[in-house]
Amino acid sequence: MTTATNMTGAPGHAAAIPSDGLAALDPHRIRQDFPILDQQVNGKPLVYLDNAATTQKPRAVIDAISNYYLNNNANVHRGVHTLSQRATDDYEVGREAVRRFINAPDVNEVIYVRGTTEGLNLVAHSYGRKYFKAGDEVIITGMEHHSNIVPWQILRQEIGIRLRVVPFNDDGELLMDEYESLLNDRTRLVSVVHQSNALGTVNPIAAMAELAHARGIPVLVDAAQSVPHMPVDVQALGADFLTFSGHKLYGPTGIGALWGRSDLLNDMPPYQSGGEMIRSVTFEETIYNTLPHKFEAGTPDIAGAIGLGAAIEYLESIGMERIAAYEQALLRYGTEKLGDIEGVRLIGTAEDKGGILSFHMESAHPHDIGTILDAEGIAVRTGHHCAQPVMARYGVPATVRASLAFYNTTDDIDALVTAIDRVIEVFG
Ligand code: C6P
Repeated sequence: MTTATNMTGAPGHAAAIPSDGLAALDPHRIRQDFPILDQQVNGKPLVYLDNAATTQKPRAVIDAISNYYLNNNANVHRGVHTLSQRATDDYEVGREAVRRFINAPDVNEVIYVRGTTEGLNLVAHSYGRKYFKAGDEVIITGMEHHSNIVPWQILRQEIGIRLRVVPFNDDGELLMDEYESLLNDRTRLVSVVHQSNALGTVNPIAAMAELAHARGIPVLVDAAQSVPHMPVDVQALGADFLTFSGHKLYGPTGIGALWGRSDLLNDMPPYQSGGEMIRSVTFEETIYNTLPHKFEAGTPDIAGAIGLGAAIEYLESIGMERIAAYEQALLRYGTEKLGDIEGVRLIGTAEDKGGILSFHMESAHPHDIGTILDAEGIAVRTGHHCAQPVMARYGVPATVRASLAFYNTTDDIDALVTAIDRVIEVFG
């Protein structure tokens, strides 16, 4: 289904990844798969560096979605007619692609959700409401996205749980001793971001899970920013739940996945209820459907799931290790270039880090910087990135965030540097 290009020109053939990461793939060939990138913005070639907010979509994804609407549109799991069967088959192909992509043991453990936010809420409201009681503790970190803070605060209000927060150092690395000392007999869940959207830090999930599991505590991983940029294996990580969004993974908006261990999911109550999640209904009693349907009430985002499957197939045809090697090299290049600019303070300098270049300048407000960059055709995100506690930790109201994808080039970084020079000309 996919038409991905790679260095070998042969999709699926994993040639050795060169030690110079920038040679791991040819971004110029990759860019041909992303029609949106070939345009001018404000009279300048578009430089899209807002990939942590959402990534662009390859033609393979756009084609898969339009093929569904052009040829196969029907509801899933509901009809014996041919279109419904085709739609159901393609929808389930997407689920199997997710399973394969994160190396989940069983496809029925993969639940389609709207995105990471819904995945986190599902666990909080289903698992949390069933198992947590007053005084129980949930451990998160100081670098969580709001979507991994607020659901637990709602449970704090409703049930009286305690939220414990693992701090991090100035580089943006978790203090593992503090984490270890927070784990105790009242801890019911560790819910942690894999890669921070504001700092880029990649957290040591496997080590954290090992410590949690030694006390029988399950671990929920927010993988919104990691699955698009590195190989992620739920079994190697030791995760018990893991969730991500399709739209950051070169797939469509409105779709994502929650994976969970089947023994945990089987014992959890439904999160939403209605059609599809039932086996039988009478006015006296409802018997719930099996996994994954128990958690997929109502008509799902069928086109989204098909698009997500196509995005995963596309990424597989290039190889996540190749993508990670390239993006790491691009990150090193960008870190060096931005580090050389006087007045630019990089926020997030962890040793283990993904392609996020978050920075602050005393001389100019991030929104003014963003406006000047936009005039140069450069798309970055400015603001608190839905991680206000991170901004508070560094004493800044907001940052400018350039976030990388494998279709970005060193030319994109150079354009960013030139535009920052322009900011310095204007604001000093
Ligand atoms: N971060 C960003 O610009 P949704 O909105 O459900 O697809 O993803 C929420 C989410 C959860 N966790 C992390 C680590 C995230 O980065 C995000 C989304 C975007 O950084 C939009 S705020």
